[in-house]
Amino acid sequence: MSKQDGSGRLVTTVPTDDVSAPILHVDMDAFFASVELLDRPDLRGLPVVIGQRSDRSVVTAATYEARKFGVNSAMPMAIALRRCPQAVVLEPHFEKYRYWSRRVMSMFDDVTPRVERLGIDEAFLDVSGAVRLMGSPFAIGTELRRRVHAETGLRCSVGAASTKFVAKLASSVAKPDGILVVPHDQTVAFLHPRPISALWGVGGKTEEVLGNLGLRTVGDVATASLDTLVRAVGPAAGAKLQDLAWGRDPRVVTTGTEEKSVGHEVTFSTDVVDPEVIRRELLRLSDRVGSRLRDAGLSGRTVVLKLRTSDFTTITRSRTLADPTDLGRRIYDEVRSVYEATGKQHERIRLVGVRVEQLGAGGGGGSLALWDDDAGWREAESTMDALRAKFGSTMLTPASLLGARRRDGLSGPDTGADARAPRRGAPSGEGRDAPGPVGRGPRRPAPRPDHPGHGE
Ligand code: TTP
Ligand code: MG
Ligand code: MG
Repeated sequence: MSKQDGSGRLVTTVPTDDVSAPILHVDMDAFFASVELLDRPDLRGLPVVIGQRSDRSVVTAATYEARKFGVNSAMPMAIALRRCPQAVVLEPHFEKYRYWSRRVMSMFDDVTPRVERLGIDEAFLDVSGAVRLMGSPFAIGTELRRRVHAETGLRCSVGAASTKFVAKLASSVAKPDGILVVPHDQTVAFLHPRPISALWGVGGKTEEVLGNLGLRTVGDVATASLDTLVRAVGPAAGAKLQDLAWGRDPRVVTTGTEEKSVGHEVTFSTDVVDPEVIRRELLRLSDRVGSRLRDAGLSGRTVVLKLRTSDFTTITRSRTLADPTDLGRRIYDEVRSVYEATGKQHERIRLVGVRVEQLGAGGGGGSLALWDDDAGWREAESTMDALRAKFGSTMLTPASLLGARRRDGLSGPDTGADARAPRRGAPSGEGRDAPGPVGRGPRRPAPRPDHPGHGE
């Protein structure tokens, strides 16, 4: 993807009546940071970073002024402060972000009922039915941007295209504070000069594999022989990649009112202060959630960590993946990084939970999955599923848990069912959870049976 500092910015400035680009992708600019600046107007124009000022924490969000120094979300705070020592670091306030998210999402709902929320700060809108009353996609996007700013003080960027993939790419190119319309007949010209990382789902290793074949741009992928792509990345992914490179993306905007979640959580019989124990529990819970997802043929896009400290304060933190997953390993990678970002490694923890939301068809080949970088893990975890089915769930555990079980005295299969509860309207804020059962047992922390997440 681009550098995300606005350096390759491209926007539509001349009004266009084009109606061949009715799918809008709207994404708030530097969302968490911009919300913080609503209360700190004195910091406008300065490099501001959201996160904890600790060596182990990561950057949650950064203003565009900070990004010019090479600071980005998910970067270790230590590196960010090395690159930009003058950055102002502000602590996050998730309740505020949820509040402003609801405010802007309700403005999206005023445009069309066809809104697909993608995370806390972005959504797809299919405005094809709104065009007659409200004007072209350009006019609708421009008015929406004006209204969001007038009523919240926050800025957003809009991409308009004939497919979701191109609309999302267009909004990222229009950032910050812009709108870019890519009419259907200009899709290929827009896509082909871009680096292959612009293809949804291509990053890291995949980029390297394709790069080694001399493929640098989306156009290179479009014109490569399908055989070459298939040899490099497998048949399903090869064909998908080439489709995307030609702007072919059959996914429609879905309203997702039937959202559900799958989760597991555990209450320790004695509070845990060792972050290594927490990490191992997160791995175990992630593994369980992945296994449940695969059993149900589902995969999910948002990974949620829940922590409850000894004083019964409960926090939930989520992260949205580019592509849905049903793999314990992938869930763990995210949840672990979210955990590191909480800065709560030295607090007394009584409960941890892992949940996956925004569920859709699973198997990594679901309608949303464009790419499977995880073929190796998938194979390993599917093998574990089969063996578990045959021998029971106590038989198989990720290797890094085995030593832990011996050391901590953790044992026994999970008895809890997974949580599948409607997501909307359920409380998810800090400190809102009812206290769970407490037990004073062995000196070593032993998990109680998992509880369902009860839709929070
Ligand atoms: P993004 O929309 O990816 O980023 P952004 O809004 O900060 O910046 P922009 O869209 O202009 O590029 O994410 C929305 C918010 O989600 C972001 O402000 C902070 C949060 N977030 C995380 O907590 N962890 C992450 O890894 C990312 C990427 C974002
Ligand atoms: Mg954003
Ligand atoms: Mg976003």
